[in-house]
Amino acid sequence: MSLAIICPGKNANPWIEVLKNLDPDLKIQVYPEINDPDLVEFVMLWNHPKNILNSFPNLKLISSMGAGVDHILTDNSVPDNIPIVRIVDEKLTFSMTNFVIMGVLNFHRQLTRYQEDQRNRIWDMSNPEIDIKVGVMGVGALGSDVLEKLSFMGFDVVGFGFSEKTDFPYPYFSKEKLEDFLNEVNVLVCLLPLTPDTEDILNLDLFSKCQPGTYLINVARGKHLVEEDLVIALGKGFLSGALLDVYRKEPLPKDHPFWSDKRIQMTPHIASVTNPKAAAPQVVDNIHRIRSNQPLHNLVNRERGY
Ligand code: OXD
Repeated sequence: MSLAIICPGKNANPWIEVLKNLDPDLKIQVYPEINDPDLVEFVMLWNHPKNILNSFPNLKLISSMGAGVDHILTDNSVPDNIPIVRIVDEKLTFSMTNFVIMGVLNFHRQLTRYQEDQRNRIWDMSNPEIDIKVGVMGVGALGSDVLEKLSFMGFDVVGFGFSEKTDFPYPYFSKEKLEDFLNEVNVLVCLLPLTPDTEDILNLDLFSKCQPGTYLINVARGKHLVEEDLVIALGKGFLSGALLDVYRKEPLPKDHPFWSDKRIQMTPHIASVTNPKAAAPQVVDNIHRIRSNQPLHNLVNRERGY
């Protein structure tokens, strides 16, 4: 039996090293050199070539190499009966929350404004803080941690999600109340999973319902955002700026208008990168669990899409 790692364009070596340490008996094959497809019982995937899973007749478990699983669920050839698990780990959560807090503080304390003032030798002490209320769209492991830490820091926070929630520790709005949620906040953080319900959710209609001058932070998926609508919303003043880590096409094409738009701050999908050392133990544990018929960790619900 064997584990196949299929992550074209990504270096699998750091994973192999930690996986081997955790389970020296695990036979690992790395795409495209999968010489014994019949032996493959487990796969780890990141942007795999569609249809490839059809080559493994003995497949038992699919593991995403990150928190997201949209790259797996959009492949119609993924067999229905094979469980899919994803990565949920403290290191991933820690990095994501810190990234979001960085963006929130930057807006609240206007670091970008002061950097521009510095370049222009301007000494302007007026209005040094913007009053903010932060709305987090997506209240899973990552969103909940963001809410908890921002709230601990003294910020007003509100959550939004597609399902109903009772006993949620922060004010919460479900999908019918999207407009009420948008009315409450002036910092909008997107941490939603990418599903057919959430694709293109960050569009002009939504932005027009935000408080004027809302600041957008998208750290979820590029396909949540209608990119042309962001530029229009910034022009109309619905939004005052945005911090983006994810894009519809990655790497972002060199001629994309975002590169030169001063209202948009960009990072190259690095808000929270899965750390193989931190994440490999749960992959190996899940392999041992499926072998011994035990419940899996971080099992994805395909209906919900995460
Ligand atoms: C993830 C990502 O889903 O890196 O983990 O985007």
